[in-house]
Formats: sequence, structure tokens, C-alpha cells
Amino acid sequence: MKKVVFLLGFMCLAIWGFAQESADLQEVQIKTSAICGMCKKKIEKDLSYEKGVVSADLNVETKIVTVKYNPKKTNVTKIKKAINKAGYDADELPANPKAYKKLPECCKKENKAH
Ligand SMILES: [Cu+2]
Repeated sequence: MKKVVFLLGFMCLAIWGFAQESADLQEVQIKTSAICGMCKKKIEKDLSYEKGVVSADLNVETKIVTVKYNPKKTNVTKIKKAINKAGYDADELPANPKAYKKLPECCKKENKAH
């Protein structure tokens, strides 16, 4: 009987801990210089590798990426830097020039001819 109580207590704790963890997540919207679906994929993929980022979803029309993250593991500046490293602007922070040069021609922000 004792074991059952112990197990139940443990399960409650685990569920509580999980709920706590997801309740702590924060969301931020960052304006990027993404142009097309390829940009979307690259930014979302690069952000998914970033520590503390739970999800990233970029809207190509508005160029705004919505990022869910764990504030204990990362912060908005780090997320913006990750976008810069991918070769894109993130709000006031400009893209990393080296990464930007590596982007496919169609994804460069100066390129308006399609
Ligand atoms: Cu693109």
C-alpha cells in the first residue's frame, strides 16, 4: 500500500513539474528579412537548433517569426542573434554579413526582381 501512495505522489509531482515547465514558456514575435518559403524553412530550422527554443513559426507575408522559448535557457537577444547568424535581420539587429552572402540569390533582401 505504501508503495502505491509513493508512486501516486511521484506521478503528481512529475505532472506538476511538467505543467510548471510549460507554464514558464514565453513567446516573442520578431520581424525578419525573410522573403520566401526557403527563408522560412532556414530560419525555423536554425531556430529549432537553438537552445531553449521550443517552436518557431514564420509568416512569410508579414515576415514575422513567432518563437516560443524557455526564458530560463535563452532570451530574446540570443534568439535574434541566431536569426542574424542564419543571414537575416531580426528587428533592429542586422544580418551577419558572412551568413547573408551565403544565402541563395532569391533570398537576399536587396533582390526585388523575381
Ligand atoms: Cu528565401
